[in-house]
Parts: sequence; C-alpha cells; structure tokens
Amino acid sequence: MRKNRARDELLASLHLSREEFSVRARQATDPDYWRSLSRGIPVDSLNYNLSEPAFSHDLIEASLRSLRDHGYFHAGPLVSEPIVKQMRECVEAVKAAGWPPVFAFVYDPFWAAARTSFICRFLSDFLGAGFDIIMSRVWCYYIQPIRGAGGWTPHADAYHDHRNRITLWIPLTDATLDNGCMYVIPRDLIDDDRTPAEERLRASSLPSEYCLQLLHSCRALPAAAGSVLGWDPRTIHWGSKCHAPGEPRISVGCEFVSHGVIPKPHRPDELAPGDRGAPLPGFMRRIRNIALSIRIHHARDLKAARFAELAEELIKQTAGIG
Ligand SMILES: O=C(O)CCC(=O)C(=O)O
Repeated sequence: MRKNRARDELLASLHLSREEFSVRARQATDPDYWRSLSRGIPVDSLNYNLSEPAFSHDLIEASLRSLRDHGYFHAGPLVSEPIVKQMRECVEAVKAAGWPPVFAFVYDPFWAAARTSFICRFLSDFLGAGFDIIMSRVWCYYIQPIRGAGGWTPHADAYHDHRNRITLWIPLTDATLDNGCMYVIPRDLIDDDRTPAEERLRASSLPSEYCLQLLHSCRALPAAAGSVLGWDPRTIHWGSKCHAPGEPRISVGCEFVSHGVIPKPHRPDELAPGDRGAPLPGFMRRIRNIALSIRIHHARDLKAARFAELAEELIKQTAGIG
C-alpha cells in the first residue's frame, strides 16, 4: 500500500498541476515575462552582436582534421567571457523559476553564440556554405554539483542519418574531470567500427568484449567555459558524473546540417540559416522549437519530462509559426 502511494506521488510529481500548467502556458508565450526574469537580456532582437576572441585559420584546419580523423574536435575558448557569463545567468534564472534549462534558448545570446565567426567558418568548411541549424534539437545540460549526478549516458546522436550533420557543444562553466566533462570514443581507436542495426546504442546489442574495448579507448574532454566541442553523429560520447562537487557543469548543444538536408523526423520550418547575415529566429519560433526539443529529449531528462505536456500545448499554440 505504502509502496503504491509513494509511486503515485512520484508519478504525480512528474506532471504539472492544472494550475501550474495554465500559469506556465501563459508565461511561456509572454516575452515580457522572460525579460523580467533575466534583467533585460533580449528575447527578440533580430541581430545580437557578440564580441569574440580572435582565432587563426590553423585552428579551423586543426579542428576539421580532428573531426575527420578522430570523430570529434575541441577548440577554444571561442565565446567571450562576458557572453558566457550572461548565458550562465540566463540558465540560472530560468532554472530558479522552475523551468527546464532549455528555456534559456528564449534569449538572444543562445542563438547568437551558435553563429560566432569560428563556428560559421568551421561549419561552412565542413557542411558547405548556407548550412542550417536544427532549431528543434537544441538543449541545455545542467549537472548538479552533487557527487554521482551525471550528464547524458553513452550514446551517438545519429548512426544512420549521419551524413552532412554535426553536433556542437559549448560549456558555460568549466567542464572538468570533477564536475562531469564530456567523454568521447575516438572513432579511429575502434578496430571494428560496428554500427548498431538500431539508431540507439543498447547495451544488449553490444558484445561485452566490444564494450570493454570502447571503455579502454575513451577520452575525457575537459574544456574551459566558452570552448567549442563537436562530434560526428556516429561518435559515441557522454556527459560523465560529478565526482567532486564544486561548480555545476552547464552547457548547451546544437545540431547543424548542410543546406537542403532535412533529417527525420524534422520539417523544413524547424531549420534556420546558420550564417551571420540571417536574422535570429523570432520569439515565438524560439518557443515552438524549445517545445519541439522537449518533445524529442524529455525521455532523457526527468525535469524536462514534467514539461512534456506543456510542450505539446505550446507546439499546438504555435502551429502556424514557421
Ligand atoms: O552534456 C551532456 O551531458 C551530454 C551532451 C550530449 O550528449 C550531446 O550534446 O549530444
């Protein structure tokens, strides 16, 4: 009996109450609400200029080489400190107001940071000019500074639909061996690169000997705040666990595709030009795509799972916004 009650309470806590649902549905689509949370960080400018650290063409070349040879790269820091600080403050404000951190993507710097000159030059070389960002595949990761808290477990972003596509990941706090930095399995260290029959990596479909080989090959990627990391969709990676509580590990991830590529299950209106000349997505498009991202990712994130129904409501409300 008691066990059932505990289970029922746990399940109830995974849903918003009716009252909270309607308050949040109203707040989510109100730009003034978001402005008031973040002390005025804009939510709807078409352009947002970032000051950016300088970088050399050699860095682009080295990053492309690492991506091609090993399946990942790590560069930077390339997003300036004041912007990273502003982004971190947005995440903390959104989280303190009880929202999943991905709602920080209502704010301009999150879209502007995805088109710094390094990112644009790197992606133009890698994906071709006129590449797009998949707006409905953005995420903000927040590892609590509690021993044992962890990032996303080992996975690859897309085994089968992997061509002309890449994930970029930017830490907003230093990602360290202690607070849960990323790990990757360099693709060239795996003798026998077995692509699973299914899109998802499942322990049950991998021989244990192969798992040990993967484990033996893994590489930690500690990264200073503002760095840019990226990996091929087939590269196995994960956010590790917090070992020694200090600062939370906060980061954002975005996926990009060559122009004209529309990976399943996305639709053309979920893509936006990644180049610097194009306007940033407008406020309601941001809300729509945050909600779509929750639809895709909520199974991996219990806090976001509480918002899955609200996300569906927001997707409905913004249906005409492309
Ligand atoms: O930050 C994390 O823990 C996981 C990030 C990740 O898996 C991704 O961006 O694809």
